[in-house]
Amino acid sequence: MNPLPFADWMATTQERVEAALARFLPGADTLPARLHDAMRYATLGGGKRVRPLLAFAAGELTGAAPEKLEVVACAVEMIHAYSLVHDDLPCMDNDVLRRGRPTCHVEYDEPTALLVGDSLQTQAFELLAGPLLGDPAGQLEMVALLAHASGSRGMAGGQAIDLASVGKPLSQPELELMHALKTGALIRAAVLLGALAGTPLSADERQQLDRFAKRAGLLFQVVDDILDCTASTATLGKTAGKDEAADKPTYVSLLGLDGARSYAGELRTDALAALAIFGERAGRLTQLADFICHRQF
Ligand code: GRG
Repeated sequence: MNPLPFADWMATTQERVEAALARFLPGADTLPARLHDAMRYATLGGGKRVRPLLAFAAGELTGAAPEKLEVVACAVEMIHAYSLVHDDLPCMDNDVLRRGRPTCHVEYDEPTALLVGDSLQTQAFELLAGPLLGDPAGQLEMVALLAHASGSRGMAGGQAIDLASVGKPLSQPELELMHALKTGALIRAAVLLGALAGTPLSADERQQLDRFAKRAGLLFQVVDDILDCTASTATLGKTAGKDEAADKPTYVSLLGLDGARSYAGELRTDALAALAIFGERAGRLTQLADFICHRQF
């Protein structure tokens, strides 16, 4: 069984990821220093680290070494940090607050923020493809998986649908597709990469883990939509109420608050059912699904 209480495991893993990110990112005095300082500003010292936590929890299913999990978790978090920096730019969501601090383009400037996103993205692949994992064939699979999840058929594609959907009512399947790409693809990649860092799963296990990962990604977004209209800016560390103000379709606008809450409950149940095949090995993933469902920020 998992010896540490969930809150302690989460705090320890978050600290481990923070330290690894600080090591894997170029130092703030490496030239060009302003760009590297901004990359560290955008990545370090904030965020829930949900994707790294998922990678570590999935790694427990396959006995993955923590040193390998650090690498895959940090690669995914770098992609996530890049997406937040670009998402906050004036040409996208145009926001000034992220993780309780000024957004990257406000703290530095727009061209720097653009380059921070570009550089974090390529840094993620450099890390994943580098010497630390020591398994070239496995690394190639990981690079392909993360690239697909981040690109036009994943996160960036979901963002494109999001931008095109402002002011338009979407059906639930259309909303689902947008979020499966924009938010879900990277969450799915975090889970699968964590598992890939250990011994291979059977085809059945991999299928069930994929089912869990997809449900968890959608659950994360449904809860995000709920929090956007129920939590304060101070609690979220980012501007609350933006979806409604921007006339964006959300699970709350589609299903109402109660409907969105009950849909979140259904997704949690289905996510947990997918973990049955793993028994006690899935203890952390179970706890994380609960955390994602009940989080307050
Ligand atoms: C410009 C080429 C180009 C690509 C842009 C911006 C972008 C690609 C994608 C945006 C994807 C995006 C921002 C999705 C939002 C997902 C989401 C709910 C983010 C918040 O995640 P949390 O709550 O944040 O995990 P923390 O701060 O805790 O890490």
